[in-house]
Amino acid sequence: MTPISLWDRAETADVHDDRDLDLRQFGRTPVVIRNASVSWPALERWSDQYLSATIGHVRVPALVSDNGMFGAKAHRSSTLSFDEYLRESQRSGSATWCAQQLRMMRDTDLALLFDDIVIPRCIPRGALRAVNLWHTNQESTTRLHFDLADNLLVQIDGHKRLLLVAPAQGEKLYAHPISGEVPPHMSQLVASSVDLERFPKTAGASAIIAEVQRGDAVFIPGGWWHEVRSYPRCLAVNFWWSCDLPISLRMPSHIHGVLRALRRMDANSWVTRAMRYALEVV
Ligand SMILES: O=C(O)CCC(=O)C(=O)O
Repeated sequence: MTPISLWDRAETADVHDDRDLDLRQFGRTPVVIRNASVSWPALERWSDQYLSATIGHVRVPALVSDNGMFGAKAHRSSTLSFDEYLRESQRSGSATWCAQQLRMMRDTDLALLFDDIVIPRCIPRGALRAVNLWHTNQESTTRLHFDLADNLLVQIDGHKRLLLVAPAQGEKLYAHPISGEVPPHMSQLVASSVDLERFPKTAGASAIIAEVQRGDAVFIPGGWWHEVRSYPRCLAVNFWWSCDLPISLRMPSHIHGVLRALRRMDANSWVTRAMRYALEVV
């Protein structure tokens, strides 16, 4: 097993006032921003006790994994209150618990945490699509994937190490097929340990490394593949906003969504058969 070869560290920028953050200067390349959340009350406030008092009642998807891997079905999931999730995750010694991608938009109870964060002014007006909370109780890895949105991932507690691969290298990362269960924006690889006999094209891939500590952020342009390792207790917030991406990146996810919907319909109806035929997956 061989790790994807590492080229370089991501560029680093420093901001003294997070309201000055302007991402346009970095183009479409990932960048680590030091002190990106210095004015966020969350940095001081978000202990597990505070989260329990504020959002303990909110029901969340709690994920559990025996090997610390999340994504591509490498975990089990159940819905618990955030308090139950915290209790279970503190109690369990071996398994890794994760509450990933908890939507914090204003119409959910998690919006109670909005007073503790600052929405960066550099996100274009009207383009914000999601604000998410990410919590994990011990070392964990979110598997290699890309998103169809620009992303600012802000670290509140703990440390993350991201492996980032440019969209142009997507061919070398073996996305899941569009007709399968796992969406095609997920890779079949674990970037730190690639079986090059099974995935020979990955030998030609190279990644950028980004390390973020408490208070830092990383900008991940839409379409960039990323595998994220978090240690130890980790807490982060990310913002996704719309961006222009080539149709070649968007289309596989759209087709996958249509095929999933078709699988839930009557397989023998003429509509289902015609659509599957049109999508060339009969
Ligand atoms: O923090 C993580 O584990 C994953 C974050 C991620 O994949 C994202 O922000 O898109």
